[in-house]
Formats: sequence, C-alpha cells, structure tokens
Amino acid sequence: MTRLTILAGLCLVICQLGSATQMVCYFTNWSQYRPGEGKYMPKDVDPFLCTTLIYAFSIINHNNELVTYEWNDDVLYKSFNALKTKNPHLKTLLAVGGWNFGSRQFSIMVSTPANRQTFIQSSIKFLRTHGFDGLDLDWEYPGSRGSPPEDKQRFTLLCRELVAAYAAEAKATGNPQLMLTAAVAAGKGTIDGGYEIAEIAKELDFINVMTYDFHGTWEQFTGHNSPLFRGSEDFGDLIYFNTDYAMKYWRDNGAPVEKLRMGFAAYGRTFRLTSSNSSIGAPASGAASAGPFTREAGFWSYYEICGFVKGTTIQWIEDQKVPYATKNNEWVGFDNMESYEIKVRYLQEHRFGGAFVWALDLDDFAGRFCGQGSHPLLAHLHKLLNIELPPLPPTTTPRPGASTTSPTTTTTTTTHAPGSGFCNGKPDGLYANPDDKASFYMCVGGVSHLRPCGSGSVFDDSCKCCVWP
Ligand SMILES: *[C@@H]1O[C@H](CO)[C@@H](O)[C@H](O)[C@H]1NC(C)=O
Ligand SMILES: CC(=O)N[C@H]1CO[C@H](CO)[C@@H](O)[C@@H]1O
Repeated sequence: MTRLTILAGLCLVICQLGSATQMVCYFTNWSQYRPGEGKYMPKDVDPFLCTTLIYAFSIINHNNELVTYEWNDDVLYKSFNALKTKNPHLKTLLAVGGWNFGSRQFSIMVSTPANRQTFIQSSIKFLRTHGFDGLDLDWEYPGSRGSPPEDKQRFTLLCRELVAAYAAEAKATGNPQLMLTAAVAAGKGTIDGGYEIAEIAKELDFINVMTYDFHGTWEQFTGHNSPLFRGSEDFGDLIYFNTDYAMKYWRDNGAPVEKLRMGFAAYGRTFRLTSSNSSIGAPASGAASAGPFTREAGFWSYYEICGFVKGTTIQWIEDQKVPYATKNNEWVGFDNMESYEIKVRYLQEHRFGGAFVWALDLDDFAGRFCGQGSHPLLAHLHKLLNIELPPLPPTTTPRPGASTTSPTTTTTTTTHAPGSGFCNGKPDGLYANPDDKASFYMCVGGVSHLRPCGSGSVFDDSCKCCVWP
C-alpha cells in the first residue's frame, strides 16, 4: 500500500487504498447467445474487477411478480452469485426491466397499492431464494414509452414501499437489508417526466445515471454515444445530451453526489455516412454493418471496434472529450482508455460516488481482440477509480494552440495513443522525476502526469511521498 502525502497539508493522491470508489458492472442475460469468442457467461466474470455486479434482466409477470426471463436464468443466477464465494466483498443485485421490456407491466404494477405489494413481497422471496443482495429498478421509463404522467409519483411510492418492506424483512429475519437501486434516464425531458429526484434519492442506495445512448442511428447526423461535454455544434435541446449536463441535473435537483453513479459505455454507436463529410454532425442515414458478435444494427462492442479501427485513424472530438473513427462510409463514436480517464477525472472532481459500466460482455473480456490484455477498458477504469487524478483542465474552449495546462499540473496526455512520454510502458504508480527532485510522475494507463511536491519538499522513492530534504 503506497501513500503519498503532500506536506503542505494536503493529501492529494492516495493510491490503492482499500476504500475504492464504487464500480458497478452489468452482466447481460443475452451475451450467452453470442457466437464463438463473443459468448459470455457468469464464469467469465472476474469477481475482483467490480465492487457490485448487476444481473440484467429479470421481468415482471402478469401477476405483478418478479420472475426470470431466460429459460436458464436460475442456473446462471447460481454461478453469478457464487462469485461472492471468491470475493466476499462483492455485492450482487438483480435488475428488473430494461429497454426491451418497456413500460407497460411496470405501469400496471405501480397502479394500485395491492399490485405494488404483490411485486414487493415477490421480490423479497425471489432475491433471497437466489442469493442476491438487492434489486435494481430499470424501468425505461416512468412517464415515458406508454407510461402515463402519474407514474412519476407512483414510482416514488414504489421506491418508498420497497425500502419499508426491505427494512421490515431485515428486522424480522436478522438478514442484512436488501439494497434498492435504480438505473435512470439521462435525457432532461425523460428525467422531468419520470422522477421526483429528491424523493427517490432518499430511498435508493445509489442511482445509475445512464449517460450514454445520447446519439445513435435513429438520427440523421453523426453524433457521439456518450460525450462528456456539450459539443460546439449543439444547440436547442441538443445541449442537454451529454454526461456533464445529466450528472449535474441529477445533482442540482436533489440527488446527493455520493449516491450518483456515472455511466461508462463499453460500446459505441454507428452511422452510415451519406456524403464525403465524416466529421461530427455530418449527414448520415442508418447504421453501419452489424457487428459479427453483437449482431445489432447501430451498436458495436469495444472489442468489435478494436477490429474496425485497425487501419484507420482514431479522431478526437476536442470539445466533447471522446473519440470516433470512420472508414469508407461507416462511422462510430465510442469510448477508449483515454476518454475513460478524462471521465474519471471529471467524476472525481465533482465527487460523484462512483462509476457503472454497461456492460461486462462488451469489453475485450478475454483479451482476444484488442491486444490490450483482458477486459482492458474495465481494468483501466478499476485502476483509475483507485487513484486520485489531477483535475481536468478548464473546459472552456482551449482551442488548438491554446494551453490546457492548469497552474500546478502538467498533463501530457497524448491525444490518441496513451503511452508517449515518461510513463510509456510503465505500470501505474508514482515515480521520481529524474530531472527534478521537487516533483514526481504519476503514471496512469501509460499517461504521464507531472505533479509538484509541496513547497520545499522533495520526492522520496522509498515511501513514494514528498519529504523535507
Ligand atoms: C461537415 O459537416 C459539419 C457538420 O455539419 C460542418 O460543420 C462541416 O463544415 C462539414 N465539412 C465539410 C468539409 O463539408
Ligand atoms: C436473449 C434475450 O432475449 N434476452 C432477454 C433478457 O431479458 C430481457 C428482459 O428485459 C429481455 O427483453 C431480453 O430479450
């Protein structure tokens, strides 16, 4: 355990401390059907990668009970929850709902106190039977997609009654109380129509804000799946379609930052270009070819993108801090280690309680495609969350040529290939600066961060800390 204390009294960097920032990872019930090397099962999950795992999805039947979806879910639940024998700190939740399940049965279930109680009691029995630690509500969305406006208030009631029942059950049985969490919309309009933010935030253990799917093949112009910031071309309602806006909107409307989990996508969304213009905002129509493993129009896993970007240049959307790539008339906006790093810096700067990832099976989980080792994106995220990173440079328009250097930190992040500079090829950690005793390097994913010691102190490699000379 290395610890670095800046003697100016500020503890700026804490490495590999036990109390890791939360990292929540989704497992999907359909990745088992992918062909060949895309097939992903609970046994493929590294039990030490994430702090919480969520199994997606279970459903609600016509009797308003929580039930399995896939024919073999109960078998998969068993191996999924058995991961906790390998890592006793791991928590597992069961997600109910999802995009395909839609709103209809949720609306029916929340419509009367009796229906809600049926669901609530069935969930207790079901979660305990299968050994989950709690429930993740993935209603997409209250107040949308066929759900009436009053579902906004009914969703609050559901959360409140679930927690009351879970507390009563814990008291009666002596078991640790079941957790309750939710995956929620990131689009302003959907949020406004669906959630009494401050009310549900009181009930939920944490809230996964789905800060992705902001743009996709349903639009006529290329746009990024998960931009961190508003783009310079975004006007009108488009200004809401980014991670920064969504996270702050949840926060500013009453969700405590420590309960908010920021979404990280391990996939990209594709477009087919209709002109020679391949920039962001270029005209497009429909999706690129479906990925050979995920086989879904408009959607490529990170490991499929690794194949695509071979032989083309990865471009960077400077104002939104995310990459895209284009080849022939196909275009994909995605995330990579570099955008993950910038997003983690943002997350830490705003003190959000953690990250969640959609999804385990979309990373190069076995290291067969990208040449970056097993689950490169998630392993990178795991590391980043356990290091306090230097703050982001000012986001207000440092255009090419302008300096993005903040006063105390020189960040030599290279645009497309982390790895140039001092930290190239070095494991994450702190290193003496051979040129200057009064500063040191922090290496994260091959990217160099030069940090100064507190005034008058010098870096000592034996303690990885700054000491008085
Ligand atoms: C490509 O499209 C973008 C977005 O509409 C526009 O700003 C840019 O000028 C276009 N580039 C060319 C070469 O036409
Ligand atoms: C393969 C497959 O169809 N998987 C299912 C997993 O669970 C959800 C419930 O939301 C279904 O809609 C999916 O279709």
